[in-house]
Amino acid sequence: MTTIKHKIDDAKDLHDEPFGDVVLRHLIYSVGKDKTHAEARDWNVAVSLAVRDRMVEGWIDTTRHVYARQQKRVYYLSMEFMIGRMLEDNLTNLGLLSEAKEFIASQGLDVETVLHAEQDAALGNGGLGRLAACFMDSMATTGVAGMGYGIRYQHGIFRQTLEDGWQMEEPEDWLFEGNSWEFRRPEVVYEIGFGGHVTHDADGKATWTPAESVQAVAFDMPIAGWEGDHVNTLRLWSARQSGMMNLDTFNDGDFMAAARQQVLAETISKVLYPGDHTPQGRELRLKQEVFFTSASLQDMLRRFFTNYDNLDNLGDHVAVQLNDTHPAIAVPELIRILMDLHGYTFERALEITRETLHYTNHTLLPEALEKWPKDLFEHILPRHLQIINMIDGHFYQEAMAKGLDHHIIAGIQVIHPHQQDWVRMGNLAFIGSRKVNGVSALHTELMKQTVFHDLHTMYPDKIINQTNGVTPRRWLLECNPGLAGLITEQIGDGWIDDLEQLQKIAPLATDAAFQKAYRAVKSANKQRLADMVQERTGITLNTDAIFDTQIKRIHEYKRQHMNIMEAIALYNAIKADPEGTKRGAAWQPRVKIFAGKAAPSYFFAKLIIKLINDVAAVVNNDPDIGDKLKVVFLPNYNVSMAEVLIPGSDLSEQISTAGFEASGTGNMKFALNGALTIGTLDGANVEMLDHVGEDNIFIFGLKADEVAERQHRRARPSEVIKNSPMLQQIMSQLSDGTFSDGETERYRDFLTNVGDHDYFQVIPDFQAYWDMQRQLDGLYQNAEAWFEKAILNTARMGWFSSDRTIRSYADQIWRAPHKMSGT
Ligand code: 7GP
Repeated sequence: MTTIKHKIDDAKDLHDEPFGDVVLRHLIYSVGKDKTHAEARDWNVAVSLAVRDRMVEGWIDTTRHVYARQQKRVYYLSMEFMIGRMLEDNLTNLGLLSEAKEFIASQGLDVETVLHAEQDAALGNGGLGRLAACFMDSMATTGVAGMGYGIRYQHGIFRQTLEDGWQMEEPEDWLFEGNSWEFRRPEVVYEIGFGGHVTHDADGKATWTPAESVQAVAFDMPIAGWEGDHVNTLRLWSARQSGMMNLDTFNDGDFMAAARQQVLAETISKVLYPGDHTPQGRELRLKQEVFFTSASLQDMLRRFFTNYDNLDNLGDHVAVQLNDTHPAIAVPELIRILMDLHGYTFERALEITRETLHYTNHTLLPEALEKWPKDLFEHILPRHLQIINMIDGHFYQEAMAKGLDHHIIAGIQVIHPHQQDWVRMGNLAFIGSRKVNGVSALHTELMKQTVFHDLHTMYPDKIINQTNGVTPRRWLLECNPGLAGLITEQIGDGWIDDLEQLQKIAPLATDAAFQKAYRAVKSANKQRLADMVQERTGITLNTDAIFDTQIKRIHEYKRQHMNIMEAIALYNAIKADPEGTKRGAAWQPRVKIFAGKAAPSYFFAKLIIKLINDVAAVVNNDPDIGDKLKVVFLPNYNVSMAEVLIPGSDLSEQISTAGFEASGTGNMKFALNGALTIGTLDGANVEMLDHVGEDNIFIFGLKADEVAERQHRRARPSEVIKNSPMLQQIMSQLSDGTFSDGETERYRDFLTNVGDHDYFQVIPDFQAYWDMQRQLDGLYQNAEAWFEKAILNTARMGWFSSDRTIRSYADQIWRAPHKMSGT
């Protein structure tokens, strides 16, 4: 790899200074400590600042280039960025990792300790936020002039602890020790208004006078792509009081009143909402959305006007991607700016908006489609509500012209004309965007058939699929250096930014020497995982067991409860036949690993966590079971933990109720790292099956249409239970206190949920799931067959690189150049 040398005149000597010297200089002059007193965190900061220096060169260079070429810009608006740690990522992309490691070691320090003395930036809930982080990496790698916009939450996703097996939430405080990567931009400040009233002058021109306003201040983080030559920006907004604190009030002794305004303003960027797939019917959440969307639009237009003098062709130069409906207020906000501040007619403003904005949908769950009470909306955003009414009026005409029935039109307008209580953000985002995309082939198809059926009929060319992907830098090169090294030895390092090259290792799947090396890597990764489990839970794992892992937010549709029920069934089977003599084969040892957070208000998800821990307590302490089965729940799942769990797992659980997981991205990370998948035909599993081949992925269960059909006719699970002794035993154990210290009430809600209505089809899928698990037990005992499949998974997952996804967005949605588009 070559390190790029940039031509920043005033910084020309930077590369001539050895990296270690730069670190030492930062330790002394930036951190203010000498070597003898520096702690791991101080070293981490010094190393980070040294890498940051190097990144700044590429950053300034990229900015100059984009300006000079007037390259089309892409703005990715996302309420969430689930970044994780940044140091190793930046060292890797800048080609400085080995140099840094050597230097840290030369100072007599433990390399891991220093590199990991950084809190995860966890400004997100789950998949949606992590996708945004992968996209930032891939936009920089593929040379898209992309900028991320989000909120600089002071507190990211809560820290999860367990108390007696129940989830507890504690505030997280990632900024307490400072953030080495950010640049505060006090000169980049925008006013964001709320409330107030609107007046119209004689010509009909509107003037909105907000009742209150807060300021959005920019904080920038450089995002370097692979090899560090292209560096984009992630700009996060922090809220502060508009105008200074009122000193008169303060001097009069009313300290609290003076401070109150400040606190209220700052509350907007104080904390991430921890809901996942749930609507947040809270005023503050709406304000957060408006806050970051409006600041981002103001900022991009300010930049636009440094090159152009009117907004007529905005969509030729700028593409905005709305990450779910959270920034959907961009639709009326952009129209407002165009009309009220730049004098465009409504029709023209809508056209320009529809040339510029694009919307990604991440879930079909109806309860997760955002809607706001109209009264609240009117109270906070009176002008935006007027504009939404104009959009609805215009839309009505459009729909009538296309021959739609007015009942149907009512159902898809932003505000239903006869049930005026809600402002429906999904409809708003759809109507105001040029393209609307789903995140896997199946999900996109279901969008057309279900939630957006009527809108799709009206605009048949709007919906487009963009299957998700993951960045191979973080999710192979960094998290699995053993496997990355092995691959590079065989095929060179071209795969790092051209992941389809992994196909070149396919012929080695049956090569004895390669298999041996691949297995050795997996064993070492399993040991690293086992060490982490030991350290965090005190549970000792047998690394010969199948490491069977399910990590993701806890949700009924993801069916962690089906997995733990299978663990109970396995426990019962082992108890009944400890040596496996009756079944005629010894038991294949297995470790069931779970991690994930539940939304604080989602009782059933919290009950699932409790059940996992209750089952663990019984199973792990039963002498009849020993090493044959262990159940582990690792608290406080985050990106850094995933980086250990994914390379160290043999089996990946992707068992959502078919039709409910929009895509999944964990599924891709596991398969890339050579874990086999047990899963349903859901989300991107469907496309993984196409790529890895049906012999190399373990698909079971109902298909999406079968699920929909059962749900439609409210099929009950009782028949299935009646015919299954295995399920009956589990159900009676959950009611007789076997796993709840004799307490018979604890799982009553669970039993009603699963035993009575079973909306997520755990019961009808259970037998097929169990059978597939036993088939995998058998396969694992044939190491050659297992690892042939594992290697083929790695070899065939290249298409799931987020570089491919981003190029596809750039070509098909943004119409924006990238390194391979030849522009
Ligand atoms: C997730 C989807 O559940 C997951 O299937 C997908 O891979 C991921 O987005 C990225 O597209 N959705 C969320 O995380 C989420 O919060 C609600 O969706 C808006």
